[in-house]
Amino acid sequence: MLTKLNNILQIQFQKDIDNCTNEELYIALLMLVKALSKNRPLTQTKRKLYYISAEFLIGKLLSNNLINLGIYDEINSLLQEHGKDLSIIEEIEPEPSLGNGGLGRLAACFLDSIATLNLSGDGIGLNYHLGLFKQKFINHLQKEEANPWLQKDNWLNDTNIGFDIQFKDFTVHSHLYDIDVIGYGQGLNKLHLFDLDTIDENIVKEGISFDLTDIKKNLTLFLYPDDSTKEGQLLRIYQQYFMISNAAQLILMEEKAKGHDLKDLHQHVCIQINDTHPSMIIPELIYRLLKEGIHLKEAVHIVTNTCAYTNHTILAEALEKWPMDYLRQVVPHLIPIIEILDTVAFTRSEEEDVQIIDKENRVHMANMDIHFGYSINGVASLHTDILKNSELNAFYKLYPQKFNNKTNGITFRRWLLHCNHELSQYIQSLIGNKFLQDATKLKELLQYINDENVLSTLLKIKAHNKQKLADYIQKTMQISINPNSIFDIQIKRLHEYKRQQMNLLYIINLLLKIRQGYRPKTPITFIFGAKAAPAYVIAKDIIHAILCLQDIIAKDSIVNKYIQVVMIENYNVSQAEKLIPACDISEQISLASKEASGTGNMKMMLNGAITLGTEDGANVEIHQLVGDDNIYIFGESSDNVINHYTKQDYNVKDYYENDTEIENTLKFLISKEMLSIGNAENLQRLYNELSNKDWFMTLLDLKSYIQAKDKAFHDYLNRQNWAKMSLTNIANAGYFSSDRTIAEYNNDIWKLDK
Ligand code: TH1
Repeated sequence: MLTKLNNILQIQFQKDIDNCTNEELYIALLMLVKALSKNRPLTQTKRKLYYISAEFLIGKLLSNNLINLGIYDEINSLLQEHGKDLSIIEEIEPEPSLGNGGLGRLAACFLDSIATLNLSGDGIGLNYHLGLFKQKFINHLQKEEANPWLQKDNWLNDTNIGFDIQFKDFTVHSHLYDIDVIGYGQGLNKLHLFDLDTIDENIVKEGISFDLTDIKKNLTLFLYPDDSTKEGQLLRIYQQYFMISNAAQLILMEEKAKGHDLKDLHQHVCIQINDTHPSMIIPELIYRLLKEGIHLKEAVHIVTNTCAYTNHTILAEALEKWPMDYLRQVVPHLIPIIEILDTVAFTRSEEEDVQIIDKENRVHMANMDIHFGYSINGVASLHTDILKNSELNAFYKLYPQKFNNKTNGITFRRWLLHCNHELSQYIQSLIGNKFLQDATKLKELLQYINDENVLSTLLKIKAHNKQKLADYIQKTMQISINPNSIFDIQIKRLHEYKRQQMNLLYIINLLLKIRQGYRPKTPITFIFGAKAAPAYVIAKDIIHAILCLQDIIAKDSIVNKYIQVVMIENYNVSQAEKLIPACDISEQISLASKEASGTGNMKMMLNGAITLGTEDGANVEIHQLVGDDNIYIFGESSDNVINHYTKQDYNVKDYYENDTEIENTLKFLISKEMLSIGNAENLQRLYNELSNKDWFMTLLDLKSYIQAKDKAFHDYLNRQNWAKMSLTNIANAGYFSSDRTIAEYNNDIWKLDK
């Protein structure tokens, strides 16, 4: 391997390993990985899957590719022998932030598992030039900056493939780039990212604003442009159509190249529609099959038996409904097809809930997917039950056999082997490495539940990871945190339903108690990481309040002995990899019924954190796996929450009007102290929202949250018992391997080797 590496360094930089820079080494390693993956044959199965997604939050790839190629340790020691440090070199790679959060990261974990299970399945998406915005904190406010990630040397392989994509007023010609998806030990697939050569990064002006109407220059410029305006929505439709028309043409091209008859498309191909962003693939494929001379009825039959849809949310605002007028302005040739599909759907049921085109002339993308796809799945058992029994009940009655659950998973290659070397090495020393193929083997750890040696080693590893995180925060943010404090961590997108504001209220409540003389037994560090959508006003107000509170506590010389708040700037995959191994308490506190699954909850469990959560999403399954004693569950059930919404009987005032403690906690948001640091506009708006409306029922669960959290902090003092809880969580995390999830997708939906 040294010879190979030196050869590359010689050719590229006329240097060898001893006198090259880390930057040069990074490029050489990238080229080495690319060369090695060329030696692997592409995975072949009888059928082929195409996973279409507007987001693939792949994160940095160097270390993961080295792990999956089986050469991480070799390269690591080789570099060490020459005085180099792989952990420093991997920092050089820019993070491709081609996703928002869980949905995009899930797609990336899935690609890893699909390749690892040696299933033939490619991803199809867009090559955004700028990833999700870079978050800066200025005057306690979130500011957005452009986030470029494409450098001269990168993971993309240029291809000479491109297609004509026809819009109403003009046609563009696409350009395909591929990234190799290297499975762990075996398997090689592709991530196909489509782009346009005419994109112009110079149209970005201050922050992340740009001319939304200049489609040829902006089409793949940004991930998810702000769609709070009509121009933003039209651009989204342009992006989506560009993505799926390219997908349709690529799929049909590959099928023809294999000599397959397009009438048999559904025998050879399976398309997974990741949320509704790629839903136009259905009318587009029908359109293209008609052009190939296939009759309408047959085309509809073929497409229906090719496409499967995954639902990731029940939040109304996230369920896409495109006005027919907008679609007509962008892709008029799809209109007659959508109208026919709407008519067919109407013959199956006249019920309003299942119509494709509604009374306001909007197309319900999910409804089209369910009528004209053969499978619909939710992403955790509770979520699928809610789809069946309430959200999509009318559809469930119509097509019970199409509904199925696929509880999400995470790739252990990134979320254990890569991000927590010490823990994964230690696990291997205890139970061998079979769990790397079959994650349920982690259960064998349970034999050590009373082994004091093992328990204290687990605590030691956690302490090391906390120290490493403290060093990182010191270096990057110049904030020093106490590595001996409890690390209570909430990292995820900022959304009212995820209830970062409830965590904030807990901290305020604790601050007030400390000022009245209460003394926590162990210091606590409350860590947040979250980006708010640029147009999401209240979410930004919540960030503002957290940052103000962070300051107030830091400056209070009594309180800061006991608690500290740190909000990590620009939370992304790379930072998640540092935070997760250091977590003691994993905050999963969404309003029950609202978080479809969550996947951060699984990552933290796998790394030995204890979950503090509501019975929501995959928390329900975590609870079942570890039992009551190894998790902190609080709050109203999803049934009760859904009932409150149906009856519209939640009145936030009931929860603070006769409770001065809660009232004072809430009022602190607009106290003189907060207003002296923060902005009245933001703080007052947040206070008004929470005290008048509280749409996501923060106060409903606040009391039981305080109780559960206090108990967790108290229990933390019993270090040995805490270590047992931690071990139990790690041992039961095997179920959440994305290898298991993908095996289920394959058995129930894709059937790629049959
Ligand atoms: C997330 C869900 O909120 C989360 O609960 C789930 O674990 C994850 O998907 C993976 O299944 C979603 N992200 C998005 C992003 C957009 C639209 C809908 C969803 S749902 C843009």
